Amino acid sequence: MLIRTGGDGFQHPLSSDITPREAYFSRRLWLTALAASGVAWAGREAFAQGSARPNRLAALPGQRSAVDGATSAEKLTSYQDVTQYNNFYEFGTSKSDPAARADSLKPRPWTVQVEGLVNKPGTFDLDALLKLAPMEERIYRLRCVEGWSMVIPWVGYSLSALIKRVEPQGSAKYVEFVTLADPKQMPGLRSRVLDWPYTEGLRLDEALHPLSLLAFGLYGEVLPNQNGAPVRLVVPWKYGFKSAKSIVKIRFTERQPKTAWNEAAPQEYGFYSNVNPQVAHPRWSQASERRIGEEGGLFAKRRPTLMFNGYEKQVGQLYAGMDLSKFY
Ligand SMILES: Nc1nc2c(c(=O)[nH]1)N[C@H]1C(S)=C(S)[C@@H](COP(=O)(O)O)O[C@H]1N2
Ligand SMILES: [Mo]
Repeated sequence: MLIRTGGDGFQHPLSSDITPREAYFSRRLWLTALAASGVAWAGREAFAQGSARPNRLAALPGQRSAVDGATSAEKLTSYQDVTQYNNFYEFGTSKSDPAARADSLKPRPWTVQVEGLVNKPGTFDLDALLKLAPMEERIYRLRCVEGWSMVIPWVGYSLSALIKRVEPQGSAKYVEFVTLADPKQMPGLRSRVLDWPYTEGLRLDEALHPLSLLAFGLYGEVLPNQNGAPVRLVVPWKYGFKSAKSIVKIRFTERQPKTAWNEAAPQEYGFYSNVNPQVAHPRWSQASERRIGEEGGLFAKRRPTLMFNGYEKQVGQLYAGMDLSKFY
């Protein structure tokens, strides 16, 4: 879906077709324009780091986030890698399936139903959600439980904005996320690899943490289907599978909700799933990771995985006193 010919018949180049030299000059032009206008933070990082390219999806700018931990000096993973190397089992289990098959997902019209222990339950139309809070650009590391990672410039706002809007009741302790499960749009549902719909959950205080992001875009544009259009969760200190894609329902509960991966393999995937280099997956170590885009064949260097994916300063307090080898 990404190598789409525009209505003008122009074949937009892939980011991999753009030479470092071109990227460098685009960057200079862009930075000059930025300095002159004094506006538009969105996309600056994208242009600054070699992914200069014409927009292919609708622009979704975000202002620079003031949330602690939401900006990063790390090199961004290319748009190409972010959108072609995905896990979205509703479209198949191979990394290339989502980009190849997610064209059948219809991200509009779209609604998200909010229910359970809240004073103001209701169904939010996508357009209402887009207007609920100002869009911010958040550069987060994403660490997959499989041992690879990326650095992605998301666009969205803190999930807490939506949560506050619906007014959780005192008895609400957890938030469950239910994602789309429509066999007409999602060929992967034929496989029984997970018990559909894909569900996830957070403790309410985790969901209210400012880093927990309701994301609508990346690289200054709306989310590509394969990245969870039109709205998904991004929880940067947890393994990637907690960041549920294509959400259709959010439910506030008193009891800890079931989650798809925990149901499938409880000894491998706990409810918390905080990134933790000291707690190995039963079948492999979690001590290090491979940064996508940095592969060097035999000489590929792995990076040490950081506690809470490097967000310990921001989120460590949430787990004070908990035995993290028990609550993995
Ligand atoms: N609905 C749904 N959400 C999902 C998944 C999935 O299979 N289905 N995969 C998860 C996993 S394992 C990861 S690593 C991230 C990947 O997000 P990305 O493709 O945008 O990088 O999405 C998560 N969210
Ligand atoms: Mo993952």
